[in-house]
Amino acid sequence: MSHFERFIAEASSAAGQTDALLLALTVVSVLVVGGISLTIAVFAVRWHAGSKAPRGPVPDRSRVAEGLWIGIPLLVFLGIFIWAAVLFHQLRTPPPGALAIDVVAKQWMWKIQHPDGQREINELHIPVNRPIELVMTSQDVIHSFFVPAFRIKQDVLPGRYTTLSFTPIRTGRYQLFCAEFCGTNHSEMRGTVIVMSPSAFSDWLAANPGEGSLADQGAALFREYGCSGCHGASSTVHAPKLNGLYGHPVMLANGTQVTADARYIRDSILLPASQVAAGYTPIMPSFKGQVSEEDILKLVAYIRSLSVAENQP
Ligand code: HEC
Ligand SMILES: [Cu+2]
Repeated sequence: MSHFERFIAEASSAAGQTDALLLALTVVSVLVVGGISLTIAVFAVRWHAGSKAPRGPVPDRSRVAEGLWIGIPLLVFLGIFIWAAVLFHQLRTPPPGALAIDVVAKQWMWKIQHPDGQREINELHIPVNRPIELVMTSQDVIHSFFVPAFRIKQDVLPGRYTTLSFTPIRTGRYQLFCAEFCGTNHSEMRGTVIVMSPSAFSDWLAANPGEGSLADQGAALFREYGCSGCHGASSTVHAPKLNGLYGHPVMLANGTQVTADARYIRDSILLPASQVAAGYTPIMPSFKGQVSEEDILKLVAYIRSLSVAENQP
């Protein structure tokens, strides 16, 4: 929808559809409100006290008219609902091969971790035309990740992961805001998203080597926190091996089944008693308060890498 470009660039794959949806919703709403208001006005004038309009018995009800005025708006609004639901689903389903970037919000900044270990604060560098998956959490209160030019906005919650996926389609610098009031300096919780050409992005990655990939840092933490003492290959403790866990279903002791995603692994580390894997005694201690959000994301990246490596021939 080029109409909106005058206001804010449409810089992500989600933007055009979102604008079209908003426009459609606005047009339908104006038509409905306009139609009803016009009818009220016409009736008010025609049947005002003292007018000569006919005031005989009300005509018989017409089933056809009733069916139409219920059926047509119902279909129109259901259509808008389905359209919106499809877009909502797209924003939360990363396509295969998406670049997974971690976002940790705190009062009052955005901390970003790239899979290769680059870290940045209040800046997010991404390559153009490559699907991006953001895995986000907060260290304190609720924040909201809002990039108007991408038409994306997602609450970032303490104690949970929320995700967003989108593809930037234009290079440039775009504003990032926190869109959830989060304390004194909320209005200063801003940043910049820098969308770069693929070659500029690889130059940027090379110029900011970071501290090794997230998965490697996670592997080091896995030993540091003593996870390997129970989960390692040579461990004598009866604990599940984590190879091939990520992305696969897990049977729990309570008989339910869950998929081992970032959320499940996070909960396993912080609330091990809440979801006990079937066939194991819940002897794993909780690491709540000991592991920072960034370290949990590194541990997740490590456990994820154990499955990715296995799936590759
Ligand atoms: C004292 C031994 C012990 C330590 C230390 C330990 N775990 Fe565990 N872990 C277990 C046991 C036993 C289970 C299975 C029972 C359960 O789900 O609570 C488990 C379950 C898990 C699961 C779920 C596995 C599945 O198959 O569903 C994950 C993920 C996990 N641990 C990660 C970690 C990480 C990361 C650390 C280090 C921060 C860690 N564990 C430290 C013993 C341990
Ligand atoms: Cu905030």
